[in-house]
Amino acid sequence: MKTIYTDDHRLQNGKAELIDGKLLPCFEMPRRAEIVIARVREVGLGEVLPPETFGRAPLERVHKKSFLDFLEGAWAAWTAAGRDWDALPLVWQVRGLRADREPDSIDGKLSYFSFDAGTPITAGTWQAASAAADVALTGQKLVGQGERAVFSLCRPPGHHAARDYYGGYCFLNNAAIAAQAFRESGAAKVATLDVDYHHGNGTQTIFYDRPDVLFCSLHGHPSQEFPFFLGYEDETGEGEGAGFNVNYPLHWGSGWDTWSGALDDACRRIGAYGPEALVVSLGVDTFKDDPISQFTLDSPNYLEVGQRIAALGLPTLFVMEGGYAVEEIGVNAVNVLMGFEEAN
Ligand code: FKS
Ligand code: ZN
Repeated sequence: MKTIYTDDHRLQNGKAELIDGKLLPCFEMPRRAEIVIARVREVGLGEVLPPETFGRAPLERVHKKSFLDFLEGAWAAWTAAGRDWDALPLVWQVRGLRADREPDSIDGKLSYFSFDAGTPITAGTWQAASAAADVALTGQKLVGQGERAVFSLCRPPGHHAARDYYGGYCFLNNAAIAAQAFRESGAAKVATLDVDYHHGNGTQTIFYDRPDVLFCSLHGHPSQEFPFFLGYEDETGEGEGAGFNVNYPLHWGSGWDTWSGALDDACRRIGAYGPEALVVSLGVDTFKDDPISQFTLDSPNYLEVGQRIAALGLPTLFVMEGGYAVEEIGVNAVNVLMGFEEAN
């Protein structure tokens, strides 16, 4: 299996996130991708290729133009305001507050276009995030050209980013951008399978009213876990998209038996849908020693995850998402890919 990777991810290197009531060093750090690419090379998974550059057009198919303009210019506006630290938002437009006015000031815009205070914008954020989207798009192109599967080693991750907001360490929704690109290159139906520990609220909302992209997600129950306000079982899609959104919220402490049961059901749904391509949001923060998560999967389980995904027999793009047990993230993520290859 080929891997798409660029060092540009290092340009996203935030100082701190708000967690446990403190500003702590970012869990989402460059070392995560360094460990994964080292493991890809160590096991000889396959060729490692740099991304092509696709520009803004494929991003605009998924994200709102004003949001992309904001992301692209946020750091310049922040430094122009005299700030000398990461850019973080301060306040959010909750119930009853107005969503129809985009503020002019950078503080207002950061708040308007974000949904948490865990996602610092830095000098290199736009460059890193757009490179990650290119990593996803390059993988999509290769799968479209006939590769059975490709690993897009995206960083920063993407599945929490929606049409017009960022957060949860995500700026551009790499998986959604790739799924949309599959649609535009001729696939009539595309499935997305999100196995990250956290609900992929961004991917869900982007495709929520569409029947042409199925979204299935296994994740920490929103009554307990970030992002809290989406990911329940009764979210099944709306309008023409009714029936094409499938959530498996699982409670803290869930282990392989519970989790793999949900995976089997998701795979059954994907098989019944009959897509021409599959995009996997691959997070390995379901791991037992993950510092911010509460499931108990162990490293060998990830081999079996890959095997079960391979059994669908679909052209598959793996897109890297979360995983914060940094020393183990390489083994765990690449185990999924090796399990997939072995089952092939
Ligand atoms: C824990 C608070 C956690 C933010 C969690 C973000 C998770 C990001 C992710 C992604 F794949 F996007 F990277 N705050 N008590 O793992 O879903
Ligand atoms: Zn996650």
